[in-house]
Formats: sequence, structure tokens, C-alpha cells
Amino acid sequence: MNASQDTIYAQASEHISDFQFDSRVAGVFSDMIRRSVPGYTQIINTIGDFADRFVKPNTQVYDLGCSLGAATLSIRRQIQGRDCRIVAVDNSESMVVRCQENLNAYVSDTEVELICGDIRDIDIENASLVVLNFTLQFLPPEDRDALIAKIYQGLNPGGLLVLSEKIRFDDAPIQSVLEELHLDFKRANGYSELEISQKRSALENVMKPDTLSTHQQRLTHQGFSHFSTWFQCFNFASMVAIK
Ligand code: GEK
Repeated sequence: MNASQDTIYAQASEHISDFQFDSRVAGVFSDMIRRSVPGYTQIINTIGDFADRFVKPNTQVYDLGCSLGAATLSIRRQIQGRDCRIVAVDNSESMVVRCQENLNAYVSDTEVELICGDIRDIDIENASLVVLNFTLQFLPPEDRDALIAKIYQGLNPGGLLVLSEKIRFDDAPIQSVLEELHLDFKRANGYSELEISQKRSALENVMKPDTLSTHQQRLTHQGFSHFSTWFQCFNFASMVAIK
């Protein structure tokens, strides 16, 4: 077994506490997210391609809930020489420490300001791109509108929001089959039934997915002029909205 392989829920535990982005999770996070989120690598690479098209010189880019910096690194590779600044934010200290190491491992002329803090407390200004890659789902539902409103205010006209999320479906048979296919994806990636069920219990109170139509309504209500889902695999989707 590889030291950075996710085995956090491999042993049976009597009490499953709520999921936290602590040092144990940060240590195995790359493996965990790739084996749990279908399309993750494609989404990360495509965020870089969106950055190439949308990031304007002398503007700012925000990676909100940056974890180990995968999206920031993908963006940074594409926007060399544009005099931009990337602001990467995460409220898990363990993630931020490892993220800084990952950022230091590559040379770049693009400044990255890495902030250990809550994305609800961050000012957003002069932004040409904002990324919420599987982060909004961890905010209490009642805080989501305000964050999207703040992002809309901080984006320049023509600026892009990339919003990736686990989604749920109001249609029960669709919810059921797409959830099953996602569980098959996890099984095929080596997670046991025990790991799957213990992780599910840990996430139950922490991660509350919205439907695609809730996301679309929230974004258009806050003022975004253009919206599309550009990626979906089972119950995971990535959306774009242009101001
Ligand atoms: C990636 N975007 O690899 N403020 C700041 N950070 C937060 C908050 C908050 N209120 N709530 C959660 N986080 C990454 C993956 S992971 C998604 C994002 C997942 C942080 C949390 O600490 C974690 O690092 C991240 O959001 C969510 O592209 O684990 O499914």
C-alpha cells in the first residue's frame, strides 16, 4: 500500500464523526478525490483551458476552497505573462501547508496569494475568473446565495465562474441509478463497501448537494447572463456562468 493512498475509512469504526479536512485527509487528498469524483482530472485540466480564454491581463483569479492547489496550478500554467494574481483560499490549515509546497515545486511568473481563511470572509475584486471546484457543497445552504452574490459583484463584465459540484436529482429513479453508478465507480477504484458506507455517514451532515436547477436559478438570480453545464458524469457536474 502506498503511504498516500486513502485508507481513512478502511477499518470498521464504532463512531463515525463528521468529515473534516484535517491532516489525515490532506495527506491522502489527491488519491481520495481522484478515486471518488468521476472526471476530476478532466475538470482540473479544463479549468486551465477556461483560464486561457477568460483571464485578462492585470486581473485577479480566485480559487475558492483550493485544497492542495490542483486548479490553481492548472490555471497558473496557462496564464504566464499576463501580470495576473491568483488568490487561493482554503480554511484547512493542513491543506494550505501542503498547497504551498505544491506551489513551490514549480517556477512561475504569476503571483499566488495563498490564504488560510474562510471563503465567506474574502473580498473579491477585479476578477476575470472565479473557481469553486467542489467547494460550494460544503457551505451551509443558507450561506450559498451570499457567496454567489459576492462573486458576481467581484467579477468584471465578461468574467467567468466555474462551479463544480456533486448534484442531486428530484426525480427518484434518476437519483437512484446515477448514485448507484457513482458507487460502482468507487468500487472499481478499489473502495470497499465498508469504506463507501463509512465515508457516506461522515459526509451526511457536512455536504448537502443542490440540484442543477437550484444552481442555475441561484446564478441567474444573482445576475449571471449566461449559464451552461459543460461537464456531467453521473451525479457530478461542472457548470460555467458568465457575467
Ligand atoms: C480541487 N477545489 O482540488 N472556506 C474555505 N475553504 C473551505 C470552506 C470554507 N468555508 N469550506 C470548505 N472548504 C479543490 C477541491 S475540496 C472538495 C475542493 C472535496 C475547503 C475544504 O477545506 C476543502 O479543502 C475544500 O474546500 C473542498 O480542485 O473534498 O470534495
